[in-house]
Amino acid sequence: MPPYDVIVIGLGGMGSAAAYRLARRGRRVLGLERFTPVHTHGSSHGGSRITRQAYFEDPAYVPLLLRAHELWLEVERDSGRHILRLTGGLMIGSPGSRTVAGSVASARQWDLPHDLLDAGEIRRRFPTMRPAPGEVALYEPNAGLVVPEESVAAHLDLAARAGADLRFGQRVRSWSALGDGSGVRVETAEAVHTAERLVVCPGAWAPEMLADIGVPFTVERQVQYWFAPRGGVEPFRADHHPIYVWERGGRQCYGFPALGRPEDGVKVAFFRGGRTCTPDTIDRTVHPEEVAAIAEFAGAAIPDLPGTFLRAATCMYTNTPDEHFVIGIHPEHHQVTVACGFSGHGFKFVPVVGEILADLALDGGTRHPVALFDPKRAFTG
Ligand code: PYC
Repeated sequence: MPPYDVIVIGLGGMGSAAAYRLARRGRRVLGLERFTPVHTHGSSHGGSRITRQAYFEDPAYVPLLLRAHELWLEVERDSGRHILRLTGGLMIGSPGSRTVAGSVASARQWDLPHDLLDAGEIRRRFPTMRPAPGEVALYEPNAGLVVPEESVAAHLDLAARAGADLRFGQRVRSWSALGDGSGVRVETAEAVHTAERLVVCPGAWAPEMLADIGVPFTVERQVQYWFAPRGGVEPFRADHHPIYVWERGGRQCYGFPALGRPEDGVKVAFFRGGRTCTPDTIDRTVHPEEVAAIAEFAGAAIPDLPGTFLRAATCMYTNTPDEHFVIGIHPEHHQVTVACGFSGHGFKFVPVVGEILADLALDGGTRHPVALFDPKRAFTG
């Protein structure tokens, strides 16, 4: 019998949750991560990620969001860490925009609590915001943010407490499924490990780690920016300035309330539109023209926000052509489960993805609706 039931490659957002759910079900888990716990090299840092339920991308995500919400609360309780913060959320744009129309369709289909606001109501309720005449918003009270670093730390703590063997600084050189279907082999610089099952959560390393599943991933450089607003942060606290996604002229920007000390500022970013990169070639320098572009876009909508630029951080999205996730059993190896291609909107699903990965790896199926994420679907974009 191999020494482990399941090996999990990658202990970022998704992999840490998978390791926890597998260990909690009594399995012998080995987790391998190339960096330190809670690092800034991938896609699970920056202090905040949006969570929302009226999902413009597709109403099929909503049951997963409802389950993720329950699990965030459970993970917070069990770990003692504060991860989820509901601030309410605004999806703003023209009435026909994907951001607004898609969110409204999801909210109606799933009977989610929400208000529809015209430009005057947006200004009245959220004085930091300056919608143009004709812009509207869906407001939902159950939107907010999760703190990615706290999520990873919580899941790693819980996984270790449940008996998982978590190893860091372990670069995986290769993995293979044994030809007779009886197990898997994972080679790092230091050792060769074997197990019955493998779960691969490679983040931006998907193109190299999962080249054989044939998904045309694109890794995209993203920049998160923090500004000290003109007039100070107080008007930008969560009770006046919730999370938002704002669509204008075919672009989306998104942002958060002021979360910490005044000197921490307020975070805002473009959603997508970054340069293609790889984890080895990503430009970690943020250039003045990039700061100017977000300040101009965000400042047109939220005039006091881009007061003084404080700092920026780069991260990576791993996109699929249709921007839906890839979660499922490897097309050629039933003992291998994959989770990748989260296309910049995955973090809010972390705990439910962990649950799904444990289901797939141990039972070969899941009660959760995952058809949209089939690794074998046709990728048309
Ligand atoms: O993850 O929901 C999200 C999101 C929307 C815009 C940026 N991130």
